[in-house]
Amino acid sequence: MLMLRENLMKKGVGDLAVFGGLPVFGQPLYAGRPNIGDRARLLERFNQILDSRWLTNDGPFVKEFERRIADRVGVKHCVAMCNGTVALEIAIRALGMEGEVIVPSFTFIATAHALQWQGITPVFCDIDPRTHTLDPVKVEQAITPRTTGIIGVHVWGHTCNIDALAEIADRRGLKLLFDAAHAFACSFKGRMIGSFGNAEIFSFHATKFFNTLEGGAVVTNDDQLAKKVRLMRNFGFTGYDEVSYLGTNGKMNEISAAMGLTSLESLDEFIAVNRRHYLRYREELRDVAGARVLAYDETERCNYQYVVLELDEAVTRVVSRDELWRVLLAENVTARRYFYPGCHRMEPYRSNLPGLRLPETESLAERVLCLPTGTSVTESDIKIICQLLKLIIGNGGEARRLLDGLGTGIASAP
Ligand code: T4K
Repeated sequence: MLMLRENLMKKGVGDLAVFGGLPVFGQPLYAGRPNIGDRARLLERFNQILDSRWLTNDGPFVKEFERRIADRVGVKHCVAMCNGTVALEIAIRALGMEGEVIVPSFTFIATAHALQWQGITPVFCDIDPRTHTLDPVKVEQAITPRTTGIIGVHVWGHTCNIDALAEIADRRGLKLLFDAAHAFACSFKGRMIGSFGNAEIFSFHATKFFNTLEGGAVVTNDDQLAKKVRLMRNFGFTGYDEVSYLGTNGKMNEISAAMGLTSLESLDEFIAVNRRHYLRYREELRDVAGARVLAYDETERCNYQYVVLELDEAVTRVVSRDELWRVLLAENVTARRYFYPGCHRMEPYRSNLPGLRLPETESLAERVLCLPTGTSVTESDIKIICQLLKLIIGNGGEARRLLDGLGTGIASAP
């Protein structure tokens, strides 16, 4: 339970914890705190699993979970996986991607690593700053004779320009995979994410609004691809002692599937809470010049799981995003700088591609902060977080002077 120390409401910038005041929250308030469904139902399912002694290897809970996900998404096949990264690796391999594959750099490192891990070169492409997703014009420019595919990432659950990417992939004979790690329960033009491109992958990691502890899935309408993915997930076994493919171990276990089935029963409630929180942040920060909460498209289905604060230069030239982040951390607000600094500025890519510049990605990675949301956060927590933001941003000049007084180190990692 988070304890707000009410007597510590900040009256001025000088009261902030980073300058020696007491933190406004007694315990950390996390971006990425898991949502948990009906505990009694979950424990009932755990007991069923323990009683049956069927713990993994395509057990009944995994089968039911796959059916329910496929139904919800409106796709023929769902193959549940141990996590989203392995789902990506298997989908990439099953699609026969090789040589070069075009990906955004503004994504979690797993998207790039899933390629590099298999000896495929991720070709980092810049994004459209309005959507934070791949810019189709730049994708086209990045195609070479070695290109075999494109991986679009529906960042924050904001869908890629799917039509444009599909058109390019079709015309240029490329495979198209979507990393939909953030986009479970979202739609594009009214159709649920999960059935676009050759395949899509989900992550059901604990930090996702819908989780299976660890987990993920490959979803597709392609029968042959689904069959291949299923075999690859289980070492390539086609019979008791028959292996027909190179495979790995990507299986989801029964406990994760039980968590998933239970989470699914609360899915609409999780989304409703996320939406309420998102709207509250937007309302509270509506009049703050130079800071905006990235808008979701209300004509589509959204999961609202990331509340993304985007700062513009009017703010960052006075108090940088990293300074703001440190100020929040000191108050026990663990906002996250996703996806700083961009994959191309992390190893091994930074060393492999020393001259690569992606201006939109680099600029965005310096300007966004993901704020705490989900069922463990209350409306009053959000009000306080917004008061902090308004205090710092609204008194940028004074904050700047005090920050300068602290000397160097404020913007470095905690
Ligand atoms: N593609 C994309 C676009 C992705 O974003 C991801 C994963 C993937 C692919 C790969 O999917 P997986 O293989 O992960 O299924 C987190 C997640 O670990 C990662 O799943 C996620 N994206 C990424 C965006 O965020 P970190 O390094 O930020 O995790 P961590 O441990 O710092 O946790 C974040 C916050 O959540 C912490 O402040 C504390 C809180 N937390 C975390 C856990 C695990 C809790 O309160 N409870 C918990 O159990 O990567």
